Amino acid sequence: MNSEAPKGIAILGAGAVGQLIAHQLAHAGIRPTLLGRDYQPLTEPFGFISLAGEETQQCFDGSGFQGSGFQSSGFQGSGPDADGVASIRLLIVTVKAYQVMDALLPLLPRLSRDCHLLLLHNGLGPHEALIPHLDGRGLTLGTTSQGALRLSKHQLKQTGSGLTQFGHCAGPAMAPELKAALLSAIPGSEWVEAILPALWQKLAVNACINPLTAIHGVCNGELADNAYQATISAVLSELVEVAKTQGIELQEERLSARVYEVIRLTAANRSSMRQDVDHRRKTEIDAINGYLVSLGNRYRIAMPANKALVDAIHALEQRV
Ligand code: KPL
Repeated sequence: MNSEAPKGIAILGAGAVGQLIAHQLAHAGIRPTLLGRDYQPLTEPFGFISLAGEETQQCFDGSGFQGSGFQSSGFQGSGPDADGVASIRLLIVTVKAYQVMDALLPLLPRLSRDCHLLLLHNGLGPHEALIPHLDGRGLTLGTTSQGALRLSKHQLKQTGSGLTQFGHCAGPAMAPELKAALLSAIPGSEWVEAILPALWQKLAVNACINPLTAIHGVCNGELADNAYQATISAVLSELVEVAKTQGIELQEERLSARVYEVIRLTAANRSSMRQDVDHRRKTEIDAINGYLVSLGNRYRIAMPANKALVDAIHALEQRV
């Protein structure tokens, strides 16, 4: 490990995004710890196929954390910080939006007061529930459009490059060396002063593409067909109205241009929600269109187009 590389970076959530960020940090000489469901470091090797087709294997068991609580031999110990959780300085949370609070509530009391949290998931909402529990810790939010596919549990293939944005949300700011480490390790990443407008733009993309591709069983590119235009336009105009209640001013034409650009750039993709529906997994609909509908209910703004998509996805989730 690069002796200048910051220590104490852990990732909670070993799905596609968590593994991708772990590989990108490791390639930059930073050895993150990838935590499993039981908050223990995952010790098995993880394979990665880069965009250039290069294959590598990495262990994310924190063995780069010499001198900290994260030592291979210390995982099963019985001391107060036997598993090294208290030595985490940056916890990158890459679980799905609906898992954030369940995953973090038991862990928060064990994290140091100096530990900074970074949430990286599709959709919006979990940060609002988390902020009252931070207890003086800092919170950064992020979004990524990098594409990655899990070929198996421990084998990831990067399928597309894309923009990754981070920005401060609450409490103390992220330490400059941690920020610099993230930005240098993740290709196409940037720090933005106002993260919420950036997250709303990503929400607009996901609110159109994800449910429509899942309901109609199509790849992203097929949404360029005129048949979907009226729904996309109605979803966006409701989103622009409800965003105003949060002090977020968006322009519908710009959002629409962005949605169609993503449809074109990711034409061959099966959206994450389509994959969830195909594999009969719970989807992120409640943090995407469902978040918009809940704001609409709170502020008495009619959201029929988004509500219809939420209902259709819930019906698909109910299939046995
Ligand atoms: O973020 C995505 C997703 O599938 O969740 C898009 C941008 C729609 C790419 O598929």
